[in-house]
Amino acid sequence: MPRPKKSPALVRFGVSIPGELIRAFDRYLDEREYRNRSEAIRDLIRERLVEQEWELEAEGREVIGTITYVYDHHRRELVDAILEIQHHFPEEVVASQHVHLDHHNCLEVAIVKGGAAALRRLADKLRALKGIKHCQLTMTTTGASLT
Ligand code: NI
Repeated sequence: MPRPKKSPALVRFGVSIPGELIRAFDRYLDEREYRNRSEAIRDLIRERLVEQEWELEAEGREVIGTITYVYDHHRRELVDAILEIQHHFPEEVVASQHVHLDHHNCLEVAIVKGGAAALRRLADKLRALKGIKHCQLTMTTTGASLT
């Protein structure tokens, strides 16, 4: 994506969003009494950037965490792809738990342990799979540095 050399104070850009997603987003705006979408999007971007700073802070440290993801189990190739990715991280994936949410959706929680960078790579690979509806990595320390 081309970037201007010097960013103007305010930038407008167009975004394509599935109807269902924007309707859910508008309900989110109503509940939080946002006056417009721009304000809410700015907040979400800031929130994510702060989270990313925390993640970078943890980089290189041994951390433990969970990766939670929801996906459509009718996509057989997706199930294979998830397993394939997990097998590339045998040291990191300690255990995983599978829950059949409803006729279409499965929820999985993987308990993961290792370097923060490796865990992020693993979560990023899962998130990037088509058909994964939601993927959230939560990291905490093992407490080793506190003893
Ligand atoms: Ni299932």
